[in-house]
Amino acid sequence: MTSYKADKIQVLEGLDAVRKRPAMYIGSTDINGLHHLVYEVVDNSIDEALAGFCDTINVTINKDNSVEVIDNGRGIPVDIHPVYKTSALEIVLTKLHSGGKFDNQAYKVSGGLHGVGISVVNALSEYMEVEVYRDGRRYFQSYKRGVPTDKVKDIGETKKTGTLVLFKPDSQIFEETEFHFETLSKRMRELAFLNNGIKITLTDLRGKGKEHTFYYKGGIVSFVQSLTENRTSITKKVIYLHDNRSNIDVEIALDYIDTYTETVFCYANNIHTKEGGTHLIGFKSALTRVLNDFLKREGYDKKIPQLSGDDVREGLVAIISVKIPNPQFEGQTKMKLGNSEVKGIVESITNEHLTQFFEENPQIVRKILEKCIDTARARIAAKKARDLTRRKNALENDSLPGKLADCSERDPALCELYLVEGDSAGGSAKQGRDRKFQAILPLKGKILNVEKSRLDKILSNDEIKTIITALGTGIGENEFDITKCRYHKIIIMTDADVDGSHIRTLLLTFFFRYMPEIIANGYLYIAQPPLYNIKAGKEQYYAYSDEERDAIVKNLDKSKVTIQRYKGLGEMNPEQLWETTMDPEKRTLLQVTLEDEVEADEVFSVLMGDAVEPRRKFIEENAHMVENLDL
Ligand code: 0RA
Repeated sequence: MTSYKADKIQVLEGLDAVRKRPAMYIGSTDINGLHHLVYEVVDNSIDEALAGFCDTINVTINKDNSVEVIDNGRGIPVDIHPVYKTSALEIVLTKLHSGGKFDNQAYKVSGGLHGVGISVVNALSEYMEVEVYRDGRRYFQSYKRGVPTDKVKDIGETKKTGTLVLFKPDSQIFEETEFHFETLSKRMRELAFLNNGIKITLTDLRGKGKEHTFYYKGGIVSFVQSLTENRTSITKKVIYLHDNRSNIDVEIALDYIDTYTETVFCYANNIHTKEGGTHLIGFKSALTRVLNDFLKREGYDKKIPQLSGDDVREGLVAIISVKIPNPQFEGQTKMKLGNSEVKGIVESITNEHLTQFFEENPQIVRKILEKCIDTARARIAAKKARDLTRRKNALENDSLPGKLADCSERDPALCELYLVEGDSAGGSAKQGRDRKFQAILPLKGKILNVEKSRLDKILSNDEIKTIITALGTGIGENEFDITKCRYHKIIIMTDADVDGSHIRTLLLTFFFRYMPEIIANGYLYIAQPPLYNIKAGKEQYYAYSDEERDAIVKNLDKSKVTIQRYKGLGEMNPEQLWETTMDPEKRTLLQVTLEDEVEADEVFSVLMGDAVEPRRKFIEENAHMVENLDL
């Protein structure tokens, strides 16, 4: 057992710097920074669990938005440091320590992104209280804005071990101080998946009160199961690979389902590396190689070409989780794992373990291969179709779709493309627009549900083809090019009825699955047409919600009012459409973001997939959120 000695402490600094520039330590002082405080404290407990000393973490949001985190680990050491003559506990809570040797053991595993330590949370809290249960005693210390109010005190006996941290974020620092239960809940669930055997309970004492307990014996296998819950598995069971080399721990869980999309989430030290990195690259290349090896070994038809990376990842659902010393996070959002040594290790672990698994389960590898071969054939067919279209386009002088009413501006940053439901609304939009920078593309009826089709079929759909041509980006792994995008605002404008919201969801699904970069770059928007037209004599008002309608009507109390409920965009004349929905001076646009990719994936696969029962259940449970989708 590694035993902590207070003299391991190295470079120490006070907390003034943290209060002066909080964003440097926790990313921001908005709601994200606020939640980060909780993650920081919980990460310390997770580390204690990963070291093998803790299996239960309870997080409570109190009525006053203070948060309490209790674990049953060893407890933060309290012995007196020979040089500083202070309790180790006080040093952990009041000093910034570089080198990281102090509050972690072999290496700090969780929270690698900011991983700044509890002292930062203390510095940014109006108050904090810590209790340590250790060596049969209870110790206590409290702080105000990072400064101890007294020495560490022995306050009696106890039989348990562990640490309790209670803190209330400082409203002088944070723009918002109310925690979002759902956000914390999502992260606790994710942590419970990624660190199997840890039981995390989240309790909300505000309002009516809520409690969730997350405990997954299966770890990332359970994670994959949760992602495939409503789908048909091809392998019938989740494949799990686990090994450890050069202090790098690699865990992979994977399954194949009967869809055409790919769902791979990767993590490094419990951080969701959204931009991928060396672990993902290593995994992908091993997967392609192993499946091609088995394709040869199993003696499939020689006409089957080499399987491409896309071929072997169609229908794949996988979680890759690595735990490494000194993670390097790179990329635009620091969400890409950079450690070069990781690639080879993940690659060889995947190679060896997956090969072994397939040797032991030949019927499973055959099922996967059959799916891959299907995909490869479709890919080749799609390529032929695409080449044909391109040649045809070349003949037709690369023409833009005839239905597109383009704008005259040529700088994409200033150009907007309205995707409009139906020809009649499309007509109004064409007349009402500012043709300098607004282009209109009317869409006829429903576009294809991409969740249920493969790229070749998607590419044969006329509505989708016109969208892709109008955007100018191309599509598919090697073709899509965001820099060719002809509009930096792509605005979905549909009717405020059931069909309209269905079309909107179909379009969102298409962009999410095939052009996520468009969303990531902030190019995708949803127009907000008014729901009501309210007339009172010569005055006329527009209301964008029922509340707004009621407020307007109330104000017009005395006069005779007529209320028109707009069912479709077509009911507005071009001037009205411009005035209410398209005029940049007056309109409101909702920007589409990719806030939580894991959740978005779940939402789209449940809403657009083919299992009826989970969809019904999901809609019931999330009625408020799906309201506007009206599926
Ligand atoms: C420093 C050293 C040791 C444990 C911890 C810190 C520790 C910190 C936190 C924060 C929340 N829960 C925690 N649990 C433990 C090692 C102690 C030893 O060697 O006995």
